[in-house]
Amino acid sequence: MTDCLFCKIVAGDIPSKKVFEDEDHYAFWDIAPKAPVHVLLIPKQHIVNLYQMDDSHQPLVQAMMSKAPSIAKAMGLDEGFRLVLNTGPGGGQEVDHIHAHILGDVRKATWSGF
Ligand code: DGP
Repeated sequence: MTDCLFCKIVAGDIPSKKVFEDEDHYAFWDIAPKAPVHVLLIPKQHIVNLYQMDDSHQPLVQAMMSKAPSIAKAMGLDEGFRLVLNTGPGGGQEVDHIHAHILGDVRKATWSGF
């Protein structure tokens, strides 16, 4: 989608600090980390959020969930991590391209809003 910030990041039109990429997914540092590790994991395909998924999106979203632990491990989060999907304005979603926040070492987080 041409007007989407995260689609532009996937396309390389906006720079990002990549931590993971495969055929279907991309993960990069959040621009304003709320914890010592704060990475966003997204499908490359534009899906708005959990409310606006259809059946064809389910494999990509499920795969996103299953890739999160290995990305967290690769970031050194051996003790665990927090996974957050803000959905819609009432859920605090600001970027309308589905993304999972992977947060690590949350005991040192700067924001407790999650
Ligand atoms: P949410 O509120 O769940 O929609 O989270 C969107 C996140 O996206 C927020 O934590 C900040 C991050 N973000 C916004 N713009 C950019 C950007 O241009 N680059 C990166 N890396 N992250 C961004």
